[in-house]
Amino acid sequence: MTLATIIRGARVVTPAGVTTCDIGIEDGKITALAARLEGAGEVIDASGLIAMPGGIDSHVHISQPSGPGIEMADDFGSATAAAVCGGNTTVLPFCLPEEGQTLRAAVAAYHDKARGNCRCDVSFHLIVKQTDPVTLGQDLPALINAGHTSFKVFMTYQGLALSDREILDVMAVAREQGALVMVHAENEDAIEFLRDKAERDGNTGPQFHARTRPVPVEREATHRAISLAEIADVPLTIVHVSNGEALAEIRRGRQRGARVFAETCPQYITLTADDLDRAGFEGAKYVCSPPPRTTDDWGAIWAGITGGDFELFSSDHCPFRFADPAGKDAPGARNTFRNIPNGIPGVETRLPILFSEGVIKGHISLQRFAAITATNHARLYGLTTKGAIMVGMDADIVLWDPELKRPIRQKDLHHGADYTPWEGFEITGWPVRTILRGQTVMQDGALVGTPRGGHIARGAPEVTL
Ligand code: DUC
Ligand code: ZN
Ligand code: ZN
Repeated sequence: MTLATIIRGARVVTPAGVTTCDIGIEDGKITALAARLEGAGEVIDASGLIAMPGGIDSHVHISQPSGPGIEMADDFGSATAAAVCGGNTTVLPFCLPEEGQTLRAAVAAYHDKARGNCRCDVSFHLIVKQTDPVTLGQDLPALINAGHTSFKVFMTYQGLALSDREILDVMAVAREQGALVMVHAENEDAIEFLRDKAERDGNTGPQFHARTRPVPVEREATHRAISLAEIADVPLTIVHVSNGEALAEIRRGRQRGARVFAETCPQYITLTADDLDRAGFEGAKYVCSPPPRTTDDWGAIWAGITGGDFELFSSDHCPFRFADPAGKDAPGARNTFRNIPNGIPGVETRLPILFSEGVIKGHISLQRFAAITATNHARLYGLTTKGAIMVGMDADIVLWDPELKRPIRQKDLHHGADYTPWEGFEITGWPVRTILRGQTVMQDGALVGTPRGGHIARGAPEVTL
């Protein structure tokens, strides 16, 4: 048998263990794993490198409508360029309808924006912000049937937040159609109460973004979201968990038998609320929701990563330019934190940060790294051909050099933002080659070839991880 490609001699991270072997690739699929393979058009020497399943970032925002005059820093071209340079082969962005647009029309427009521009594969989650009979009775079932098998609901943000009753109605559709609900758990009324008070007191700088979204805001909403899911009898994912108290609610829910999955992100193990307090307007670079917390919370989140509470480690890539009135420096943003667009860039730095802080520093194994950065994302969100180095799967493989040391620098990144929150952060271990369905798309930090990513219709979520 002649193979298209052999990856020779890497330490290969598979669900069954870590082993040094060759990987055979044919027609974009992994066709063989063996001590020695021969006879290929291309042989990639990977001795000294680690072969990981291509990263799946199941929480990114790309070209998402962000309010009048505000523009996200990435389109599908730049976001997926950044993704593959950071060791990802699939990203799952959220599809948010514009004002007055139906969910179906929003998805069609999103497909148009992505088509032909993606350097990795993509698959869209939906954001459900209205619960009228057409959305819940027609659009959502049709879109789930077409492979959009997960959707996010918000408990915060005016115009996005759903009431408890509305969340239950959305959950009922998820139950009926076998889809998975993701929840942004922060209590909008509590935030509004605190925000009004802060503004009345003249506390309007970026640091008050964090102070008006304190831990109880997230803890209460996390408890309520899990309770609503228990009432509706559905599994759910709590996304971007930032602190130990919210995580404790998730643990308690699980002890009661609730099927709750948990996601955290690099910002909750590396940034703190003090970053929002940096001089001048610099703090705006760190404004995201939930906000970064304290170093004690880093400890609690790490305990969840090492102890198995978190299934998912995602970026929540939500990029805005800093020196730009269409970004962080939006009209009125210097007068009150309320007007600073929420979100930070991170799709290119998620995996190096976790590899360096987690694997190299000895907190997690290579297998746990693969599970929370790829395998669990594929299973939970129904990407049946992705997320693991196994015969029959897509040949989405990333080669890592565990000894390569280099700090994160904005000048080396490929996203559309004009800054990174991790400027100067020291990293040991970088992805040096990203292979998408058998073709190299990044080598030594440089993009290779033209965009060849596509949209993946997903199957049913696997909710028994
Ligand atoms: N929630 C997200 O998931 N991303 C960015 C902003 C937000 O509130
Ligand atoms: Zn969110
Ligand atoms: Zn997000």
